Order: sequence, then structure tokens, then C-alpha cells
Amino acid sequence: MTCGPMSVVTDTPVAIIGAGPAGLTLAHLLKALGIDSVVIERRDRTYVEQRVRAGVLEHPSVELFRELGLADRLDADGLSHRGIELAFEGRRHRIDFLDLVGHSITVYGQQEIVKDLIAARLAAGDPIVFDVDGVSIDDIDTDSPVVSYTHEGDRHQLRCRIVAGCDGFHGLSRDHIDDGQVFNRDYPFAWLGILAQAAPTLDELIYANHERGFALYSMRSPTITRMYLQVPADECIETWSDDRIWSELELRLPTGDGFSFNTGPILERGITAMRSFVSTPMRRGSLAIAGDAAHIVPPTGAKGMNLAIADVAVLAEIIDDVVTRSEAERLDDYTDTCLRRVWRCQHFSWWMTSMLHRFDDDPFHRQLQLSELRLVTSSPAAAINLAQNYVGIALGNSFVGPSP
Ligand code: RFL
Ligand code: PHB
Repeated sequence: MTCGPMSVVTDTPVAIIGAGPAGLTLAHLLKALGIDSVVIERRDRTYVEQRVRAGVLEHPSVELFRELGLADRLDADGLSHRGIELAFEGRRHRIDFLDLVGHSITVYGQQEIVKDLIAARLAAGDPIVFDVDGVSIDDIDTDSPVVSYTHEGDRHQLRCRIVAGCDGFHGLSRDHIDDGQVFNRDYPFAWLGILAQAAPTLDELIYANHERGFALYSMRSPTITRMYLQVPADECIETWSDDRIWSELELRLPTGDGFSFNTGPILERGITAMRSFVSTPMRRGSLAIAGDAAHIVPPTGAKGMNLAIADVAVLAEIIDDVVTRSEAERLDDYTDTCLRRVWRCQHFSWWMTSMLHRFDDDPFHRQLQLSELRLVTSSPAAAINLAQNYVGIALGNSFVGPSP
């Protein structure tokens, strides 16, 4: 028999794979419950901290970071928005969340949250191992699963009670859950997103339904604007010069309605596919998956990061019961509890996407969209529906129905 190189073995209650919003938030929630964990991440710290992604934090997500004492910079630099604007037929219409449901949302870049969570964890002396390779998960169907990985040439093993697969849509954790069911819908378009050195001219987002396609006006700070354009699913970014991007935004945003925006150097650009995806169950044995590893929503409802945070809020409490009180059966509740919120957010994201994008040239569909937009912007009942979904359902207590 030949022996491989020796592994460095570490015992920890929880091994967390992935240092995105899900993995990092889970590590902090567990710490607050007195439970140690080790986070491993495939990428280096700079890459993880600079990946430009989400921008909108729901009210319950902000509250959670405040409760964890992790919101100093978020409270100082986050932009509190009391509503959004919906634009169609050349005009803007406000949906005032604060008036309608008593809460606002906060615009704060995902990479800023990630920076804050990493800094706080490292400052407390808790481990995040960046740049890992060759990750594998074994013994999932036992009470002592093992996560193995290579770091700086050495092989390591984390012997734990629970493995949290927070490794995003392209991670490996989901593949360990066999016998499951996948729900998937691809949309026939994508989003071209830009980050520009240009001061925002409005303190709310504009979601624009235009005959040429959807556009979104957003921001990151008093000097940085973030904007998106609907483009064909197979679009090539090279065909979009700076001039073409700015003039298309000019056409699609309601600039005849007293609104104008600043242009400036484009700092970052990229194309994101649009998909609705749910993989169930979200757990097998001692492995639970959370966030994008388990589900994807199209970004129109600004739900992805918030759902990742909601999953791990559920998971942290269950892990506490399993690790601290030996109540292993609590893991059985994980999938159903999470999926209630997941499907509510799936529906909301699909609905926003359907209402705002150009799907085809079917005039019937277009009239339905316009009718829906007129309803949402004139009926308080319809506006409240949008507002309560957008600002977010309270964690653990919601109109998604009672937990099973
Ligand atoms: P992430 O952020 O993808 O993190 C997963 C981490 O796991 C690492 N990883 C591994 N680590 C170790 N071993 C392996 N084998 C690994 N494989 C992968 C990865 O390197 C990564 O660091 O998933 P998480 O934590 O579930 O968070 C999900 C969110 O990132 C995502 O849902 C949001 O970005 C979605 N999203 C939005 N969400 C919102 O709530 N509000 C928004 O306004 C919003 N806008 C957006 C978005 C996503 C976008 N893109 C680019 C997809 C706008 C865009 C354009
Ligand atoms: C963003 O600012 O990146 C953003 C805002 C709202 C969305 C999606 C993305 O629905």
C-alpha cells in the first residue's frame, strides 16, 4: 500500500466552504452563538473583496448586521433609500417604501459588506483560509464529515460536525446532494452592467421599461453610478463602446421627464446571464448548502445576496441546536424553512423581470406589462405588494407561511 502525503488535521464544529456573503455571515452568526468555524475560500482575499456584484440590502439584512455589531461602515457609508422609481411611457413613478410599509432599503456594495465581514473576522483572530485548492467533502452521511483541501502545498483536513456549502452557483457542494430536484428557467436576455466615475443625480433607483429593453439606474456612493442595460443573452461585451453604452442609456432612461444623469469614465463592465434556479433539498446528512449554491434569482428584484443572508440566519440557529444541544433532527427542517422564502423571492424576482424587460415583439404581452405597471404605480394595494417584497420579509417571521 502506498501512503499519500500527511494531512494537517483540524477539528472544528463547522467547516464553511466559500467566503462570499453566505459563508462570511454564517461564520459571524455562529461566533455570536459561541460556535467556532473555519472558512475556506478558493480565491485570494483581494479578488473576493473586489468582485462587483449586488448593491441593495433589504431592511432585515441591515438589521441583522446591526445586531451582529458589523454595521459601522454600512451605517456611515450606506445610502438609505426610501423608495424606487418605475419608469415607463417616458415618465417616472415613485414607489415610496417608507410610506407604504414603514421601512427603507440600503444601497451598499456587496464587496463592501464582504470587506467588513472579512476584516471583523480576521481582527477577532478567527480563521479564513484563502487560496485553497482541491476541495473535497467526505463522510457526509455520518456525524463526522471531513472537508479536505490543499493550501500552500500542504494537504489539510477539517474534521467537523456540519459542513456548510456556501460556495456559490459554480461551487462543488451542490453536486453532493443527489436524488434532488432542480427547477430552472433561463431568460432570453442578459444584463450589461457598468460602474462609472460619475456622481448620481438622484437618490433613488430607476427601473425603466422601454421598448428598446430594460434599463436600471443605480449607484454605489456619492461619486459612483451603477447602471444596467438589457442585452441579448449571447451578447459580446466588445460590441459595446463607451459611447454606445451612454447613448443607449440616454434612450432608455426617462430623460424627457426632467431627469438627466452624469457620464464619466467607466471603471468596470460585465455581462450577467439571467436565470431562475432552485435545487432541492438543500441538505444531505451533515452537509447543508446556502445562498447561490442552492438557488439563483434574476437580479431585477435585488434578492440574491439577501436570500443568501436569510438562508444562513436559519442555518445558524439549526447548527446551534445540533452542535450545542445535540438535536440532530433539527437539520430536517432546514430545506423546507428556507424554501418558503426562496420561492417567495423567486416569484417576486420573476414578476419584476417579466414586468420590466422586453421579451419579444408580441403586442399583447407589451400591453399586459403596461397595464401592470399602471396598476402598481396607482393602486396602493399593488404598490404595497411590491414594497413589502422589495424591502424584505422579516427574518424568521413572515407572510411566506408558518414553518413546517
Ligand atoms: P458567492 O458570492 O458566489 O460566494 C461563493 C464563494 O465561494 C467561493 N468558492 C469556493 N471556495 C472554496 N472552495 C470551492 N470549491 C469554492 N467554489 C467557490 C467563491 O470564490 C465565492 O467567494 O455566493 P453567496 O455567498 O451565496 O452570495 C450570493 C450573492 O453573491 C449573489 O446572490 C448576489 O451577488 C446576487 N446579486 C444581487 N443580490 C442582491 O441581493 N441584491 C442585488 O442588488 C444584486 N445584484 C447580483 C446583483 C448579482 C449580480 N451578478 C454579477 C451575478 C447584480 C449582479 C450583476
Ligand atoms: C445594483 O445596484 O447593482 C442593483 C440594484 C438593484 C437591482 C440589481 C442590482 O435590482
